[in-house]
Amino acid sequence: MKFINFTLNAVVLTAILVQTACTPTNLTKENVIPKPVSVVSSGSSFDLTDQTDIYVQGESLELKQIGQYLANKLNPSTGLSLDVKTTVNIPAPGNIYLCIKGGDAELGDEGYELTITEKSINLVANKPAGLFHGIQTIRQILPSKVEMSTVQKGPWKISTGVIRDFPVYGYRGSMLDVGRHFFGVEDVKNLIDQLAYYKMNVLHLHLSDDQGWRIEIKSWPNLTKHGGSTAVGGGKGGFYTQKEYSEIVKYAQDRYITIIPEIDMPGHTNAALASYPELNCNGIAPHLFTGREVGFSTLCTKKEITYKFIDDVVRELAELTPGPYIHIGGDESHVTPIEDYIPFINRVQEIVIAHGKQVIGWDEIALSTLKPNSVAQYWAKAENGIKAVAQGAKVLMSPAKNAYLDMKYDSTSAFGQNWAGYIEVDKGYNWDPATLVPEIRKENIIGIEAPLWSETVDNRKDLEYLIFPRLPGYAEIGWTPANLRNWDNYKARLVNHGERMKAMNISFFPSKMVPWETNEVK
Ligand code: IFG
Repeated sequence: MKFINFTLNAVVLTAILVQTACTPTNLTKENVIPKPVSVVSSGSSFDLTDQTDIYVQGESLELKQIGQYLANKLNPSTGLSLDVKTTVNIPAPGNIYLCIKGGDAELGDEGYELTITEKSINLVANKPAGLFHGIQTIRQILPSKVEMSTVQKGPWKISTGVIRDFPVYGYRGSMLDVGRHFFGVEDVKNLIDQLAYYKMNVLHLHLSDDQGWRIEIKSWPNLTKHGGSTAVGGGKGGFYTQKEYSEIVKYAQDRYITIIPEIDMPGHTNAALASYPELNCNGIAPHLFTGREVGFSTLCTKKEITYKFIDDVVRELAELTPGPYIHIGGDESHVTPIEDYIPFINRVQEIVIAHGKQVIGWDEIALSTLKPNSVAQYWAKAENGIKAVAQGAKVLMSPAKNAYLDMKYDSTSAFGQNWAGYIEVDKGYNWDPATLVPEIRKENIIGIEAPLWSETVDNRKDLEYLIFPRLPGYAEIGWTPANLRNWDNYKARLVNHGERMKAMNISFFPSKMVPWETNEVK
């Protein structure tokens, strides 16, 4: 009898141990990136089961879409076939409930409050964008295997507690240069989903450069027909039809991401100049350019047709772009005399505003007279950012030395450049936009953007190698208060995201700065 008793106890004890071991019960130990503002654990866990459904409050199509986005992310790996249902009451226990409740000023438009008990998961926000950010957190507090695309073994348990969360900056983004090398709609959609996972809300598309014009402009068809036909290295170029561009805009919008289109001018314009001789001061169109040099081209700032051209381009682009900004570039105009550059940028700002949009430009535009809502994107010269502040303009922080995703990680990196230095994962994380340049203070900054220039990459795998694992760090810099951020804490969370990136088929640089091997698979 004694023996059987002992065995029974051992079995029960083991069951409890196993259950406890794989049952997450400490919400503060989860690996959410960006780090939430506040996490309180209540020490138990919620079970996602085949009885669980996602309830949204009321009949709103937008909330149903958000619920469906979550279901589409959870169902393939859990096999639980979560349905999305609407309700006007609190759902029965065992379900996920998404609800818009105004009046929580601290959460703003993008924040959320996630309350998890043993009986339910309640996600509340002032606006749908907040719910959308909250469902990324739900994904990240489930085991990493939830991101797999095939059914994985459960159980699917979530630690109980309350997460209150909201961003520091309203502009948290990345940029993809599709001018040097073209990336098709599917590659851009893939990047948009990755930005969404880390609560980023802007994708800046660098649509034109010396090597390529990548957006159809109906009134100037040769821009893509000729100017879109090649790329760095002379390979196949490409471009987005206006229909495809609108598809990208919608896909981004459904993920609470704003597309900001850039037409770089007056420099970085060889593709346009090669397409229309009349845009050149000498009336002669240059050859298409497939090299990597910069600063050798300029629109003819003296000719009226240049401003007709810009007006047509901005008009068509503004009609296709629901977001508030048009980016006018303005960088490296080394062959545009400054006395021509300044009035040119002044006039282009007028054109953009006439089409109902606000201007963003690289920091050199601060040499002109910035319109009240124009934004200078600091990339190289702090003094230009300071000039923008002096004019009362806002600054978007993209310091090349800290945030250029096309910089190599180190001397062994397979792709990328190193003119702004190497950016290992820790260097990309360890800086604060609000103190980097003392004269550019937090109140002058609209946010952060990590640009990816594509001179050295022409396919998704290589793109991801440069973007990851640095992007989550920029997302955290844009979202999480600086006093809550530190490299050791972030590094430990990033380890777990190695599993998540693998599960999402993201190819990332296995930086030696991150102890990937310490990940305990939950
Ligand atoms: N500077 C150029 C980009 C690109 C980049 C590569 C800006 C604003 C170097 N301009 O960055 O076109 O060539 O790192």
